[in-house]
Amino acid sequence: MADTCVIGLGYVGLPTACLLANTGLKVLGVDTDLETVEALSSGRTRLGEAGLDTLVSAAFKSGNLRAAAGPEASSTFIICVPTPLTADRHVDLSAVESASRAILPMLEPRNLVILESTSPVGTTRNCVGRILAESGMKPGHDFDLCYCPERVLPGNTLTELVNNDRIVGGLTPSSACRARDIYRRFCSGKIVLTDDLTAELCKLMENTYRDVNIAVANSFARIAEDAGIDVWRAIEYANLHPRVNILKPGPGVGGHCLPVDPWFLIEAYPDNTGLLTVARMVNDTQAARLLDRMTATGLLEDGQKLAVLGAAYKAGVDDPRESPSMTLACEARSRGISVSVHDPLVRPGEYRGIAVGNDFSRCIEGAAAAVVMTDHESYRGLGPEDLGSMAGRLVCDARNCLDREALSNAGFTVLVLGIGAP
Ligand code: SAJ
Repeated sequence: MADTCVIGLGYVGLPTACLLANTGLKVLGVDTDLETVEALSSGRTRLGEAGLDTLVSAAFKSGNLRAAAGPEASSTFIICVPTPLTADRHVDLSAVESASRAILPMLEPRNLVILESTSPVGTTRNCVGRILAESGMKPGHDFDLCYCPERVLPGNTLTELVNNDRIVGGLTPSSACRARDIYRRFCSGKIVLTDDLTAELCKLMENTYRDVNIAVANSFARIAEDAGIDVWRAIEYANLHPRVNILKPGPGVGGHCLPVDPWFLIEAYPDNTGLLTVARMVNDTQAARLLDRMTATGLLEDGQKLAVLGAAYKAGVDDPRESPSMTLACEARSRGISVSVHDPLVRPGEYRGIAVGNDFSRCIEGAAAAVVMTDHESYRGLGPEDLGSMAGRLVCDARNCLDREALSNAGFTVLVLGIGAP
């Protein structure tokens, strides 16, 4: 019997399982993907997070962490599975449901069950709670049930898991206290206790707040482009105001959280989420707008090659899921433009039907135009000497990270997101 079963060994579940195991608890990590379980059992991880490999091997070596395809009897169960959107933007809770069904035959009186997955308001009690109640035991009475969202920034997961403040939402105050004691074992941030519904709304508000604020920055960028102004400079000056903090405009919002989570609110509360829907639309159309600007120069036409620099959704990560780069690449291809996508960190392969490679020279060779979509370290400051083997001379910078002056002086036409022609 384990002390804790962590169900879902992704970028939150795996480090959480390891951190708990390294505090001395007997932890069983559970994942339905057998390759993940096998890889972990032989000490390998497939997540490119700093420090994770060392943490995983320490946890396995200590004998406190094991991995398996299904849960076993345990005093605590922590659910960390994905909650994606379907193609028509409805929440897909099937992984939460199957995790709950896997716990059901193991559930015993006085167990503690925690949901961490980002979920619509009410999921803890109406989905997890309802399934577990099939045991004949009452949630919050015979066993404890909580919602405790993760808040880590991909790329900095371990540091943030340990240092960030946490919200613990219990069906009852005593459920919340028990969950707090679990997180206290490794979390040095503040831990606030509330109910499950408030905690669920908090998580969705955090990510929606960021999405809407990025849409504000993107709207300002559009205005500046039309007005012939440099939005980057305007934002810098506006942010000198003590109560203003405008975020960065960019090619759209990627990752598996910010572009997804607002839809959980929009689906459930359509009458109160007009602003959120418009923000989503602004962020989702940034990539197509960049393409429009490039083709409007007449320097990029169908049949020609566009080099897309950066497939990851943000700098320093290897994750191309929900990336504006892939949206732009698909859109370009549908307009008859051939695309070649490069990324220094993403594993070479096909994403949304488009090949991504690590060979920079091959990507830009013969291209009529290049667009920088991700401000990876290796792209910052790229100048004419780096792009000389392009066939054309159009460069688009969606992150304001290139050596614009050097490129213009060398005869390139440079379009920067958020900067309009004077
Ligand atoms: N972006 C901009 N402008 C900005 C900031 C970000 O265009 O000023 C874009 C990025 O390029 C990227 C996207 O937004 O495409 C998201 O990047 P991010 O770094 O803001 O966030 P994520 O998706 O890597 O992680 C987020 C974080 N949420 C918040 O900052 C509110 C993280 O704390 C959450 O734990 C995580 O989502 C999650 O799992 O929910």
